[in-house]
Amino acid sequence: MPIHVDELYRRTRDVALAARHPLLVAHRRPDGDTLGAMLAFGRWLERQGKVHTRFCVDGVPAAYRFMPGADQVIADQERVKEIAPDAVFFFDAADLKMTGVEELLAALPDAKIVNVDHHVTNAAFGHLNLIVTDASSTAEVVHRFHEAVGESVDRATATCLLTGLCTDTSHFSNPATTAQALHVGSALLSRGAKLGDVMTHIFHNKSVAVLKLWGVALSRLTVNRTWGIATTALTRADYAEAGVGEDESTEGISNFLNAVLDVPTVLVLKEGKDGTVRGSLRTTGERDVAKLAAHFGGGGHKKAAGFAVPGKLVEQDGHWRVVAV
Ligand SMILES: [Mn+2]
Repeated sequence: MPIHVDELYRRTRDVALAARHPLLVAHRRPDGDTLGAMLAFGRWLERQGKVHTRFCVDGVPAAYRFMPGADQVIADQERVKEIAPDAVFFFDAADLKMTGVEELLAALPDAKIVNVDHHVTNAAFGHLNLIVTDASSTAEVVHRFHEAVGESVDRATATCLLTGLCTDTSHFSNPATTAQALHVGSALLSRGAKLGDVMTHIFHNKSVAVLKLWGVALSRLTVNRTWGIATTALTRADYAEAGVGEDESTEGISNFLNAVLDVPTVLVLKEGKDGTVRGSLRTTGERDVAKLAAHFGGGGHKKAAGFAVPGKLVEQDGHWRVVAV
């Protein structure tokens, strides 16, 4: 018999409190949701007087350092091995591959794995899987966790959770914006969440150089009307020419296009620094882009998904192809 979700929240609490030293993990190339959810959970542990470690293999990008507790996130796997956590909590990671800690986990064979997420494509890789697929964001799952265990949300927690909510709903504009998401947003504001900080740091943060790079992406849009899909691409040369080093600066292009374009599905291809091409898929239509992403070894949600394939981008007759390096 499947376990009722309320029971999953209680078990998540029990594993965290019974552990000698819990480790909290945000996924690689972190966004506001994985970090916000992890930091809010960390804040809850802190309020229980529980010593723990917060980890992200890529550290915390500058844009997210305003979140309370972000300064406590470490990226040093050796240090984590020394601490030898006996429980590992993952936030917003549909797949272990997304976390970059497979090797670290191998060094912690007895650790209990808890998987806190909202992706339908989640591989349920934990011993305990708190996967709530009707939640807009993992932040919303952590909010429900607080309700389920009867813990109030303080101001610091509220700001972290609102960051996650704003990230995954594209500031309450995309199809993840359910009545429940708005309700949680309202609850967080009444708890003192600093919406101004969230907006300043994750929305009003584009430099002229970054917007010119967005301009390159916009100028390259092509539309396949038969398939109802608009595509654009950015190469490493485009980043270099714009003088933009941070890949996160173009993270919002697919969401922006999906919000304003008169084509139901958007695919944004970007060459990464690591020799891969990343595809970001968004749709306002009926297409399940998680399935499309899964075809390329990726995953995500029905309306928002992504994948990464090795190679580089080459333009041929007005079309972009991914070719082996
Ligand atoms: Mn998420």
